[in-house]
Amino acid sequence: MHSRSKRHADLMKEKIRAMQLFFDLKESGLLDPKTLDVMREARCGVPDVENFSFYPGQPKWKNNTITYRIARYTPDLSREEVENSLRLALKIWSDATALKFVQVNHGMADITFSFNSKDHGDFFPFDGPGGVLAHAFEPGEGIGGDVHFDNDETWTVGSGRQGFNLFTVAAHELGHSLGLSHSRDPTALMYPKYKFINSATYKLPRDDTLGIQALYGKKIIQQKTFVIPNKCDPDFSLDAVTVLGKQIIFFKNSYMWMRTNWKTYWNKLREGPQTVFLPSIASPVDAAYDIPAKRVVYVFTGPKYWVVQKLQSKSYYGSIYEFGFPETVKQIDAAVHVSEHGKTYFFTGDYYFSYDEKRSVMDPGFPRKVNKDWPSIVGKVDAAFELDGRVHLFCRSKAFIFSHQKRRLLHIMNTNAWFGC
Ligand code: 0D3
Ligand code: ZN
Ligand code: CA
Ligand code: ZN
Repeated sequence: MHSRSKRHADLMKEKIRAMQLFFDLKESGLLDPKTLDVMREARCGVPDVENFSFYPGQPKWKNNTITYRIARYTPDLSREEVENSLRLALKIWSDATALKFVQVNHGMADITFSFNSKDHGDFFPFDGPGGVLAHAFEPGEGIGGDVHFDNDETWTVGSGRQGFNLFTVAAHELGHSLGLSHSRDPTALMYPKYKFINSATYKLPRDDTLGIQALYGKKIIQQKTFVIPNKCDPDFSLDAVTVLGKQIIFFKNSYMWMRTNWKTYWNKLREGPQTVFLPSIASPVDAAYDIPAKRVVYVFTGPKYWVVQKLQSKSYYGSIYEFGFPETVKQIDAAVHVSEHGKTYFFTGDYYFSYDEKRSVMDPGFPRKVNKDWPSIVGKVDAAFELDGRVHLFCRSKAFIFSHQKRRLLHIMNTNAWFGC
């Protein structure tokens, strides 16, 4: 009896020592705090008391470019399915932070993915079907960052009740690989229990975003190396035009030009990338209009609109659907406010809407065909603005100037006539 339990204790000590050797810990053969930490971490233990949480010592990758390799595949899925699922799972994290993932096919990688069952050489044997689905190691050398999937599970790319979705499990495990421990926020990806998520529509929850950004910082919006549009090109077209104070602002491909509307300053043309003058608005502008009485400009980018009160300061945004657009409208091509009527006209495709600014509602009977009410306009309107009682509609390289009272076409000029070309 005595010798049996001694033998058991020796065996146990030997196992602990082997594990300590494996994890570069002091080989005491005892379950000291550091050893217990390692065991807890890799086992995906109990949820923490915080929401998002880190591993002790906040381990993280030093380099923002992280390599990964797929060492062993599963028979449940094709290679392509595995690679796609993992790529999408990596993208969830690289979209939220300044991290970049690069796949390598041989040699050492920071993160090695593999499918294993039962004992697989890391002292954390899998448990057969159900239970633990996978585990991952915190950032570090060697096994650090590696992701092991339990090959006794049925891996899928769908949402079916049978099996587990690989993208979902990989996305969660990668959180561990990057340094996040479990969260107790049930809506978090790092919540310890599996729940299917759809890669096509999934957005990293707030809790996980805060956690990962605390480690690696926010994603820097890539300064695209863009070409300054050639304003004197005979085919020059605009994206949007508006007035702000005494200036007329022209938008094209995230670049803008400003000129004062006083004829005496005709030649004063200021210009620069949109980010300089409108730091909040990174996307190219689709449409813009101003309400002089309110001293505000509304700027439209896709399904968002921004409220701009001053250049070079923060802008606020909302959804275009607040204006009452039907869901079929995904973006606005051009917008112009006619102060005299208190109406704003929104152009989208072949149609336009009339919005009553005083009552904050769309006027009934709209949308209407643009060419029904605005003679000579063919195709879509790129940009629009009002100046001195005249509505200017820009269509490709031409600007059509209307007297808005009679909707009468007064004259046509070149779009870039404003730039002194
Ligand atoms: C695990 O196996 C996690 C993996 C996980 C957790 C949340 C989302 C995706 C993957 C180990 S790090 N959790 C167990 C689990 O959810 C508790 N098993 C499946 C089940 O109980 N149905
Ligand atoms: Zn986990
Ligand atoms: Ca299992
Ligand atoms: Zn393992």
